[in-house]
Amino acid sequence: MNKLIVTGAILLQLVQPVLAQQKTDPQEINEKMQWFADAKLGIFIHWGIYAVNGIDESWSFHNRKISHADYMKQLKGFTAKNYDPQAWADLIKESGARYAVITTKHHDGVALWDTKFGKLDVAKATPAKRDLLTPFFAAIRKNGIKAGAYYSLLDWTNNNYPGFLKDSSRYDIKKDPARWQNFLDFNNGQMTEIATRFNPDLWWFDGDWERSADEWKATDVRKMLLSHNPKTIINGRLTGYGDYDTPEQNFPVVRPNFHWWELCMTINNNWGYQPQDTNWKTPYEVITIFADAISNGGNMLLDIGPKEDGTIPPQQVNVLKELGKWNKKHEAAIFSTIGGLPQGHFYGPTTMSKDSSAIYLFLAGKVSGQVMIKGLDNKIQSIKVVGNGTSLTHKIVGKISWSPVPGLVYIPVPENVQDEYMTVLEVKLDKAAKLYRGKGGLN
Ligand code: H79
Repeated sequence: MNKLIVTGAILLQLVQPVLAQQKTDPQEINEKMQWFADAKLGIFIHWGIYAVNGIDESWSFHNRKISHADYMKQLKGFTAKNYDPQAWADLIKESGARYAVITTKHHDGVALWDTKFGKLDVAKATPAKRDLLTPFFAAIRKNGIKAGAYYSLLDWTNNNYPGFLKDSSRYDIKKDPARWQNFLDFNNGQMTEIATRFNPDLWWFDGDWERSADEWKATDVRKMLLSHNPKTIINGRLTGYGDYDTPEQNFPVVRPNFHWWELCMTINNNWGYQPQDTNWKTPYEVITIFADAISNGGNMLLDIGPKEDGTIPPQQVNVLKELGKWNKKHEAAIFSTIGGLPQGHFYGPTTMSKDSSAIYLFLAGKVSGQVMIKGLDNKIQSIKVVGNGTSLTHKIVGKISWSPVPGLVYIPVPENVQDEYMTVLEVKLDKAAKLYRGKGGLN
């Protein structure tokens, strides 16, 4: 084989899982991660008492924008009175998402279920007066969607947790290890409740950065969660003892070199409901960001922030519905695909079928004229507009008979086949993609 030609299968092998502490058998972990790799889109839900005033979740008191006492007064205003978990699950289904992750407890320590550990939960301390998670997990699963639990390891309200306000500490855990152990027992108790009652398909930890893996006893936490459900997936924020990486609000430019990753992102500028924040991402922006994530082999976890009463603001509903329309039309190019061509072959996002014999080209904006693929050393069997079925022609340009360098593939895209957001083309190849990655000429 010419060393400058690589096949799709080889490209895949070059991607290394890098979450360093992973000791699981690679075959086993691949099987466990399969649904996540195929899922592509998740919906993140930040729901908590911070929606009452519409202020930053937990950070507002931590950063001294509001006193802790005033922050906690929001407990009295959290009603969940129009909460319709089935409507939430139906909207999430309509968005095309294959998984959903809900805040069971944020850094403020307010649990969304009736925990036996401590007094701070929505059943005991708010007018909502009930466990809000059981009906959520049930509705999500009824709709065939995987259900994940966000859980903040740190808890700035708990008196046995050292951190509280910015630049302050309650105590030094080295001087009082028993008090720290007390906190760990509390966390373990809550996590065991979540594991037993909701059996999450995925654990989304947050707030690990304040303590080390040793202090969190991260290996024990991992072991404990897997003993409840060996198939549960854990995000990387268990101080590295998770299964996948989680860039937050920051878009990778080069393809991340970890095997599984997920971009979590707000729908405006904030995680929770904040009425003054009207900086909504448009459906076009969300769709193009999503295409970019899956092109680079990742998922997107798109956040929504319901109001305290459980209603989802109409702008959020609109984005999820528009995204859902586009997902439905382009399903074949998105779900159960793998990351696409390495950069340089096509100026735009791409994905591939698992055997890499089909390449999907995502065309941002309105295209007028031709798009082009470089370095593709295959015969093209057909080109179709996804979700529309129109066949397109192509022309090979600049192929030199004696050279191993493939010609350029030019594809004219008529205006009348174009999607309102992002048109997708399916390029079917004779066999697995073979890519020329050289510098031109013979070397
Ligand atoms: O729940 C949402 C946010 O509230 C929470 N994660 C999402 C999903 C979150 N927000 N910020 N962060 C997590 C990370 C915060 C990082 C920082 Fe820092 C805190 C930057 C500066 C202070 C950690 C500590 C990094 C440097 C110091």
